[in-house]
Formats: sequence, structure tokens, C-alpha cells
Amino acid sequence: MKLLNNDYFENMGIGDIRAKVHAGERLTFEDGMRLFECPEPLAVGALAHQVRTRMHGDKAFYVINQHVNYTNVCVNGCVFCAYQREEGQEGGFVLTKEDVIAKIDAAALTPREIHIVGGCHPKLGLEYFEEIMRAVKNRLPDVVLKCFTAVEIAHFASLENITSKEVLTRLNAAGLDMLPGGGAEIFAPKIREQLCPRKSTAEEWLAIHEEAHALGMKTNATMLFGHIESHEDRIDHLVRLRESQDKGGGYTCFIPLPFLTENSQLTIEEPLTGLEELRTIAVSRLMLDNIPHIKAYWVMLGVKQAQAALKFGADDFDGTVVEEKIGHEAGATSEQGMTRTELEEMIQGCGCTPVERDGFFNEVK
Ligand code: V47
Repeated sequence: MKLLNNDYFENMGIGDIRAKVHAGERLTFEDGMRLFECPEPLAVGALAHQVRTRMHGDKAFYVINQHVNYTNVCVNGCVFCAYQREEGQEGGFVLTKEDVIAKIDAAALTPREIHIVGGCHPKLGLEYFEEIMRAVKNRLPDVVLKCFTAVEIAHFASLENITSKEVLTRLNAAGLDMLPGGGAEIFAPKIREQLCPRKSTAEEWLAIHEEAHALGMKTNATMLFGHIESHEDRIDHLVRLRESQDKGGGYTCFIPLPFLTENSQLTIEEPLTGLEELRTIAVSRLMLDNIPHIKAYWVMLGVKQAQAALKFGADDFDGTVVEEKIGHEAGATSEQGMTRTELEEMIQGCGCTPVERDGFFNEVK
């Protein structure tokens, strides 16, 4: 790292951006665009790594967690999604509360975080979800329940004819602790209309997260990239999130998700390169100066790329996961789940120190 002095960044055309980053100054939209245009992705990665190291040292966080998908039946029909089924279509499923508990009981490790999401089912009412929250908290009182994307919250509100704030309040009372980051996709309206015209708009997604923050709940945020969006759309997404975070500060972690192309109706002209994935993670770290953690989600990135991401601005490796469906339906080649030992070895394998955390990113002894 010593060789990476200001001359190096000057030669790469980003010396002034490096100076801002070192002074703790906020980067502008134009700075973000220049990071995508910089001829050397390694320079952008090195700068993001300096920020990540300033924030977290050489720590890389992981969590003993479990993903549970309660249904793949969804009314939204997003063109990129390989997971969705219509109601009554072959392969569609809905889990009962007992199925959810059985999956948790069957996991090899007791999870500290449970991530429950699903499609926007046309008939499942709020009581079904309240019962699931209560049943899981009854079984595991200390677990952090990170469930339901803002898109699902909006859907429940519309089915029940109540406000999203009422939905959040009721689910929170039943045991919901935080919202995961899914459903953000890409905020730019012209892209969102093509990808997911029936889904909540960017404004609705952001408003629900801000409502959750006002109720004292933490949330995450994602960005789906590498499809039909431009660099400008990615920077727009990051700037909107940063502005949203300035209002309430409730976002804990940002998860950049590279688009996986299998079983999708969306045709991609120029698939993402590995370096473009890493550059996007680095730009996310540099632009999102007010979100503490950047997740290298090994399920979608693949384990080796997730390891590389820990040197390009990411500091979190997600967790054991146990069973994943959304990425695997879309061609993810990663394992279904990882053990604690595997996670620690992956993290150590790229020179970082593994640190176990809970769902809120508190370190666990
Ligand atoms: O919102 C769907 C994405 C997301 C594809 O909050 C795809 O900690 C790539 O949000 N290729 C769901 N991505 C996953 C998610 C998530 C995962 C891990 C942790 C957290 C967290 C959140 O998956 C969806 C969508 O953006 N997705 N299809 C695909 N073909």
C-alpha cells in the first residue's frame, strides 16, 4: 500500500478524489462518474480499500444466519426474476408457519439472524406473517428477524387496505426487527419501468425504509446492477440512498448485487466482467460515506469474487445462509450454505480477520 502514494492516483486522474476521500469530504455525482471512467479499476479499488480499512481495519464480518423463502408466487412479474411463479403454476409453493419452524429446527447451527422474504402473493394476509414472526421469536427469542422487503410491506398494505406504517408497526410488535435491502433494484424510473413496472417505485421503496427508521428499526439496501442500467443510473441510485440515509441514519449495510442471467426474460448485451463487479463495489464504498457496511454477498458474487471484494471496499461476508433460492434459480453456482469454519477460512484466505456479528452488526464474542 505504501507505493500507492498521491502520484499514483494523480497518474490515474483521480488525485483530487483521493484528496477529498482522505479529508473526509463527500464525493459528488461527477466524482462518482469519474470513478467509473478511471482507466484503472485497481486504483478505484485501492482507494475504496483505504476507506474500508479506515472504518473497519482488517476485520471482515460474518453472521450465523438462515434464509427462508415463504413463497415464490408473486404478482409483480419482474422481467429479471427467475424465481417468480404465477398462482397455480407448476413449481409454485407457499410454506406454512410449521414449515418455517421445521426449516429453522433442521439447520445445523442456531441462527443469530433469520432473513425471511418471498414473492408478493395475492392472498397471504398480514396475520399469516404476524404468526410467523411470533412463532420464530417464540422458538428463538434472541434472534434478529430481518424480514420482508419494502416491496412486500407495500404489498401487504395494499392487500389489507391499511398504511405501510401500520403494517410495519404490527409486524414490529409481532417480532420483526429489521428490513432486508431487497426490492431496491435500480431507482432510475426509466430503467425501473422496464425491469419491474408493477413493483413499488423508488420513492415508495425509500419512503418505507424511512418510515421503518422513524419507528426505530434498522434496514439494509441493495442495488441490482449489470443489466440495462448505465453508470449514471448506478451513481443516481447511490446518491439517492445517501440522501435517504442523511434523513434518519437507519441503513446498516449496502449490498451491491450483480445480475445473474440464467432463466431470465432479460437479454443482456454486455455481461458484467469480474473487474466491473469489483469496481462497482468500490464505487459504492466511496460514494456511501454514511452507510457503515458494504456486503460481499458470496451467494450472488461467488465465493472467490466475494473474497476479492473484501479488498475492494467490502467488509461483510454475509453468513451461513443454509438455503438460498433467488440467486440459485438465476444460475448462482455457489453452494447452498457455508459452515462457520468455511466462512472463517474464506475470510482468512484473503488476509482479513473474521469477526462474528449478530444481525445488527454487534460483534459476538
Ligand atoms: O431484490 C433477483 C435480487 C434480491 C436476481 O438485506 C437478483 O442483508 C441477481 O435483497 N441476479 C434479493 N440478483 C436478495 C437480497 C438480499 C440478499 C442478501 C442479503 C440481503 C440483506 C438482501 O435479489 C432482489 C433482487 O434485487 N435478484 N433476481 C438475479 N437474477
